[in-house]
Amino acid sequence: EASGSIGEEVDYKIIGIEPGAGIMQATDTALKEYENLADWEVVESSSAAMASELQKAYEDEEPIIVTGWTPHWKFAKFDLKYLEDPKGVYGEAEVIQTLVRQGLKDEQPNAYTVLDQFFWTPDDMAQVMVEIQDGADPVEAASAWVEDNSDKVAEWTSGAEKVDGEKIKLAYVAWDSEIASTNVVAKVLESIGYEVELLQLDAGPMFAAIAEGDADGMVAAWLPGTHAAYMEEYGDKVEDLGPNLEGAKIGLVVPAYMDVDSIEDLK
Ligand code: PBE
Repeated sequence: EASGSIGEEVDYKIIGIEPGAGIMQATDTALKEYENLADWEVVESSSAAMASELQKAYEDEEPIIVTGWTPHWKFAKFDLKYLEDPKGVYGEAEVIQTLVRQGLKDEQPNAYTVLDQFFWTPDDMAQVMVEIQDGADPVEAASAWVEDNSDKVAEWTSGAEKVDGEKIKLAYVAWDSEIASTNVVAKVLESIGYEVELLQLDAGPMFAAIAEGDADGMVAAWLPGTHAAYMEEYGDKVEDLGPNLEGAKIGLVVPAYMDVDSIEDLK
């Protein structure tokens, strides 16, 4: 067991995800704002690689610090905690919003209706995420959830008429939360007759695709903080359909067995 500081134990590294994610921008800010993090670095990685490093460390009860967010299956699988953020770099509670391209309402009113009415809870999303993490194919997991939750699905499709194979394109990033939500929305659109194409992109290109009309919609805008910079750039070229989930959060996350509670105490 190492007896050094937490910094020494983790080699002054925070395990990050894809560059372009809002949480990576926030973590760059944290390294500047917290003097005790001046000599730390955030390691670029991917959401999947971050989660598997976390799992490995957790199984060995080793120290690790990751960029983390809720909803995410990791909180169902491991006993974790957010580090307190007294400077408020990671913001308060977030919502996830649905954005569509301008013109969708007139051209694809039924898809628009579904996207506008799509709203679920962190718990709903977690069910799909945990299934996928346990090995289910995302399409299958989404399909099972849609079958088991016909009451919610009926609310989302209320007022939408069936269509005959019209095409619709949804953009998303391969974050576990968005793999779950995007596949569920795709299933629901398919259930009223759409032919849905999923377009996997990085965060910036996802916003650009909606702004430029290269994709019809997305359910992956974390606001007001995480994707503030992207909204500043693209917000007036998209139509914002409001929250599809409330109670999201981002921050630095560690296993509960680590003896640290605040970002300020990382030394
Ligand atoms: N996330 C998951 C994203 C938004 C969804 C928190 C990794 C981000 O940081 O941009």
